[in-house]
Amino acid sequence: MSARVSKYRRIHNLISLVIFLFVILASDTSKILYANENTYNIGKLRISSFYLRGTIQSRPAAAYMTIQNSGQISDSLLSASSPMAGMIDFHETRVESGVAKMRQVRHIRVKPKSMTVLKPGGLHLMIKELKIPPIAGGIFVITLKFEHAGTVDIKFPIKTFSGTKMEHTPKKSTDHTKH
Ligand SMILES: [Cu+2]
Repeated sequence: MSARVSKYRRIHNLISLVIFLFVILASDTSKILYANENTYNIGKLRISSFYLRGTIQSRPAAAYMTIQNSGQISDSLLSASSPMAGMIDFHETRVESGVAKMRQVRHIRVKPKSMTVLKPGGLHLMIKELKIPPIAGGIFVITLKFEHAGTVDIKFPIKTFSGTKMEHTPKKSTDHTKH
């Protein structure tokens, strides 16, 4: 009797697996935006290695990512915005006569069949007018708008800024004694 039950259960599990696989394979992932822990796919673009580097108090923060374009045409990141910041610019760090300088760029281009890497010392998103200081271990949501691929909300994990401790200390009443 119990052998019969387990046989039924096995068949049931097998059918469930087949249905599950069918659903996975049948869904057209090329058009659906989906995300897992490491990547976001939107149109012909794949975004990976994304993170936001925290900063000191209210100083601007920087965000980085890798954008891969598997399409036949060039795409461009036109704008970025976040409910957590007043403004997000595109910057490029360049070393000029031994000094690292940042300059603003209008768009971030991703050529066909290639990838654009935003990384420390190069291209980055400069996040200004932070409404909340980014706390390491948290999430920072940024909406990216691409010329062709469209719009995508990315949850950037927040990392610490090279050893700078960012502690969430509650406001003390002594803060109000000075005016
Ligand atoms: Cu910058």
